[in-house]
This record gives sequence, structure tokens and C-alpha cells, in this order.
Amino acid sequence: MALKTAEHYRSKTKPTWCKDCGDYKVLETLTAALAELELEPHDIVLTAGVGCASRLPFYTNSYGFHTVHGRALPAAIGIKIANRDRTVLSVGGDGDGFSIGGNHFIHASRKNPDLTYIIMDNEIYGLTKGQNSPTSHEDLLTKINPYEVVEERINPVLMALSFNTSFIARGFCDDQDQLKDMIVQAVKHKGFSFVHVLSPCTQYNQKVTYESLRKRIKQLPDGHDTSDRIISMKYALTQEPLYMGIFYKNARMTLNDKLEHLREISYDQIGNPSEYSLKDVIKQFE
Ligand SMILES: Cc1ncc(C[n+]2csc(CCOP(=O)(O)OP(=O)(O)O)c2C)c(N)n1
Ligand code: SF4
Ligand SMILES: [Mg+2]
Repeated sequence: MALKTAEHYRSKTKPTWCKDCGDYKVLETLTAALAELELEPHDIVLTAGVGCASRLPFYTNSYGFHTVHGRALPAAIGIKIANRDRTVLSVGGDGDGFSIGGNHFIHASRKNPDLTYIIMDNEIYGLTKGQNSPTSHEDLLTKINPYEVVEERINPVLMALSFNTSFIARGFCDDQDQLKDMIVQAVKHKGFSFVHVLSPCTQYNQKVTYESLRKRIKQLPDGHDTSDRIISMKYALTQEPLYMGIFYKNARMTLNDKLEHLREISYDQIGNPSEYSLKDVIKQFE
């Protein structure tokens, strides 16, 4: 197979994102990671929900599925069950993934499909012009709550740790080498991999900028034990500084492997369904 560059994974569609949106950097980094993984574009499937971040599959040269709001993960899980040799990734924003789609994150973590979920977190609903999202800071006043924010924010990495998500990392779109390495490792990891990416919205969230994030972030210490969930939770709980890197990895059976195992044991019990007819099945209930 000829070696590929990031360009091989870009479609001809020009992004409609605003100037300097962090999502450009995520697109650049993701396509560079796919090149490093030397995957064939026709072996890759990207699913997304709705939002600025969720537009990313339009800009890649791969299979893509732009689902409805919050439903990137169930589509990806179904695709992976039916196409175990494909590399499946889901992408989207903090609103898509943690508001309307929040439930799917919990159950994807429980099911452990072998796919990678990249959330571009700008702490705002960008596409709909600037409403608070579940990750917005409590001080962020917007047109939907001009006086005070009444809801507390969530902590995506801590949440993933509590669900025992199989691979958990946090990166910054402006630290592209580190982010590329994280995405490569996430894709190689067998199981549900979550990459939380800080990706500023330059239009609607003036509180989360490249400069403000640069001041807040710090790398996890060298030698951080990625098998230790409790220590990882301590780092995830810390907001100042905001730790970056691979927090946690846990190798366990993937959904496809579990379904294969289930097939084997059920065949032992009832035989291979393709070997008996529907009429025979109906007869059992007569
Ligand atoms: C069922 C449904 N409800 C609401 C919307 C409106 N809507 C579109 S995108 C969006 C939020 C997107 O925020 P986020 O996922 O953070 O993406 P961003 O635009 O910030 O990248 C909302 C509420 C919708 N499209 N469908
Ligand atoms: S509104 Fe924000 S998130 Fe959407 S493209 Fe513009 S800068 Fe990016
Ligand atoms: Mg957002």
C-alpha cells in the first residue's frame, strides 16, 4: 500500500467553519492521524450528529453518516457490529455528545464497541449561535441566560472514568502532535475510546480562547499509571490546571467479541438457526 498523506483523507468540500475555529485544527490532526495509521479511506467510517463539530465528516474522504442530533454513537455501534473490519469513528460537539446524546455515551461505555469517539468541546452550542452547553462554565452568560446560569457543568473526563470507558484522553486542538498521537492510540486501542478535545469557538464563547486554555493546561506527569482509575479521577477532578494526556486505558472484551461469544454459546444451546426453517420454529408454538 502506498504511503498516504493527510490530504488523502480530505474531501473536496470546503469547510464552512468560521475563521480560526478550533475544529479546523481537529480536522487537520485527525487526517494526519489517519495517514499515520495508513488506513484506506474506504475502510474508514465517520459518524456525526448535528452541530458545527458534527460537520467534520463532510470534509473527510471516507464513508460518512451525518445522523440526527445526538445519535452519532448508536449509528457507529450498528455500523461496527455489521462491519467489524472497518475503522469506525464518531465525532461531534459537547452539546451533541453530552446534552441530547448524553445517554448514548453511558451505554457505549457499557457495551464497549471497538470505535473512537472524538468530542470537540468549545463549551457552547456554536451552530445555533451561542447557547450554554453542559460543559459551559457557570459564569458564562449568554442570550438564553443573561443574568445567571442555574445548572452546574459536567466534567467529561471524570464522567468517562466513572463509566469505566475503555480508553480516555484529553487533548488541545492547538497541540497537534500530542493530539495526533492520542488519536492514533485511541484508534489502535481495542474498545470504546474517548478523546476529549478542547477546541475553541471563536464566535460565541469569548471565555474559552486559545490563550485562556494555554494558560490553564498542564501535562499529566510522566509515568502516570493509566491503569489506575482512582489516580486518574484525581487528575480529572482538577480544573486548575486542566490535565492533558492519556488518563486511562482498560483492555476488555469488545462488543463484537462478546456478540461472537454469545453466538457460539447460543448455537451450542439451540443449534445454528440457518439450519432450520421458520416453519419449524413456528411449530414449536403450535
Ligand atoms: C432534535 C434537535 N434539537 C435541537 C437542534 C438544534 N441544534 C443543532 S446543533 C445544536 C447544538 C450543537 O452544539 P454542539 O454539539 O456543542 O456543537 P458545536 O456547534 O458547538 O460544534 C442544537 C441545539 C437540532 N438540530 N435537533
Ligand atoms: S460558530 Fe463557533 S464552533 Fe461554529 S464554526 Fe464558528 S467558531 Fe466554529
Ligand atoms: Mg459545542
